[in-house]
Amino acid sequence: MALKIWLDGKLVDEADAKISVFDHGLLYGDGVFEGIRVYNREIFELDAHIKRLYESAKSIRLDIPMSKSELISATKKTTEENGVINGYIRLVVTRGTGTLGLNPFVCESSRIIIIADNIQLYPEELYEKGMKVISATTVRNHPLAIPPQVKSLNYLNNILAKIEALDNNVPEAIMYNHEGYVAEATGDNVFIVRNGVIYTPPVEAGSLEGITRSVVMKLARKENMTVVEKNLTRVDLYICDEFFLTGTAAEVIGVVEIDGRVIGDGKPGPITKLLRKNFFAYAHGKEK
Ligand code: PXG
Repeated sequence: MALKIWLDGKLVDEADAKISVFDHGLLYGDGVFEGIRVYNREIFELDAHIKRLYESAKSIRLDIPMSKSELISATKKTTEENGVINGYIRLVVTRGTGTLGLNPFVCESSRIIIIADNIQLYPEELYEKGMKVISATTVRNHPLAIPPQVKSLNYLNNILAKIEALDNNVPEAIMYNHEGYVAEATGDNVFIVRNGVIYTPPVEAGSLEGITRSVVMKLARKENMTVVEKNLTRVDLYICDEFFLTGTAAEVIGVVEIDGRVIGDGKPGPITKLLRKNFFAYAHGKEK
């Protein structure tokens, strides 16, 4: 069924959802976005996603010509109009239509796009068996370049790492920062478990402040587990007992091999499985 897309203040048919070739989002990757899940018609952590979107926009001096509550209403309306029960929302704000030139201030008005659709999930088998990953040679963006904290439309850094993963026949790559510490995966945050303690890189290591990451940290602490934000090296990943990734698309997924080193007994570990189960319950409103 054709979708209704929110574009420039109203819902239009998918076939009519067209933007100018002079949009700076296209020409320069000049814009920000969010990917949000819908579970049982409920938009998951919508307030947190909206907050991050406005913060990303502020940091690149992009004005969002709508209040947060107006954007929340538009997101809900788009989701409902498309009858999305379990799915995925892509919220995009571009700098808008400009000219052939970097100057963002010639763009008339920023452009808001909301797409509510089904989601492409990893196969269930990958969750049961766990995934293999590699270390990317592509270094995560330096914080003085485009800071990884900003969820910008410029994903080339991550795409180059994703290509490395796919060239090696694995679905994900781990990215390291310019100092050699673990930053994140191409679209997910990294967690490991060692001697019963959960570790994740701090945001300043070059990761996005993932919303799934925050929820999982909260759920782990509810189970009386210790969660430590700490710089991790490649060796920390090689010798850990458990390894998992978190993100809007993947939720919680176990990693069982990195660069040919098997993690634990080669299957997703007990803490990974418990947190995946608790995340599912939380997302489906069975646990608050
Ligand atoms: N790091 C990066 C670079 C991301 O892009 C995450 C971590 C996890 O953050 P959240 O807030 O989602 O827990 C992301 C999120 C996609 C897709 O279509 C990617 C993301 C989210 C949704 C969909 O590949 N990335």
